Amino acid sequence: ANKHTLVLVRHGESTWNLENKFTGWYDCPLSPKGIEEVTEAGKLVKAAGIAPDVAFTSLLKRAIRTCFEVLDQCGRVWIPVTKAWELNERHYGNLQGLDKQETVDKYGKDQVLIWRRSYDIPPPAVDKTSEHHPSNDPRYAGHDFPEEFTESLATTLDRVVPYFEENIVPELKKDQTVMVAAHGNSLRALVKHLDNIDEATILELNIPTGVPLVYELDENMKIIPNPKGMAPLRGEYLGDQDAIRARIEGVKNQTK
Ligand code: DG2
Repeated sequence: ANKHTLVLVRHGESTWNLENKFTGWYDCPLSPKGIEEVTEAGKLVKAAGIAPDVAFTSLLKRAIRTCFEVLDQCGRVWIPVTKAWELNERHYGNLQGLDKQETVDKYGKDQVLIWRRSYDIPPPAVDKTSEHHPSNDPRYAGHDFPEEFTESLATTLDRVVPYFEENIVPELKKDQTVMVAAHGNSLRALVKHLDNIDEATILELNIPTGVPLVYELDENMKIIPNPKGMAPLRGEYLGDQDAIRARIEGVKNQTK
């Protein structure tokens, strides 16, 4: 085949999405509704005739569960799945665990929007005394993270895109159909790269939970724009387009 298929999916609604808390690297599970969303996502992938050969996900259970449920619907839980911290959500620094609306009440919606969506202004950092610092979590043993740790979209992109180029592109080149189950901001970083989205436009881009986003690439790894792509994305979201728009709006309105 000379066409390559890449499916991206943000995990379904998590318990902390439901409670409207900044999550980042906190390892909360999917909510019951999130499990329904990803089961539906799996049915859509299957109905589109897409059969992932390999999958990639983060070290966080909401994405891992999403990956599993989508593959289960496709009858393909047996494929190789690689888990990598580089696909984790953007670390939300000292905001992790805070209520998004209370944070708006305290700091104002403009400041919170900067923390959520500015390209390179990170939220306040955590230090090593915080339970949210990755040095206190055994799954990150072997990696050195700065004493004062937080991530902007820009620094998230600096680990997501090299990971993609080094680990995922080679699979696509081998004609493997690839699925990536990840997070709102790690996927914003990835699509910024894939769709050449500029820094101003990426501010406005919100990724819905539990919706497969399908890219076709040509033999030179160039995206074949899908006319059904929701600009600026050139891949296609599978499912009811109005319902997807409503879900995107819901993400945006978490801090209105
Ligand atoms: C959310 C994204 O990450 O939040 O970290 O709170 O995709 O893992 O649920 P996800 C979080 P926003 O940047 O949309 O506020």
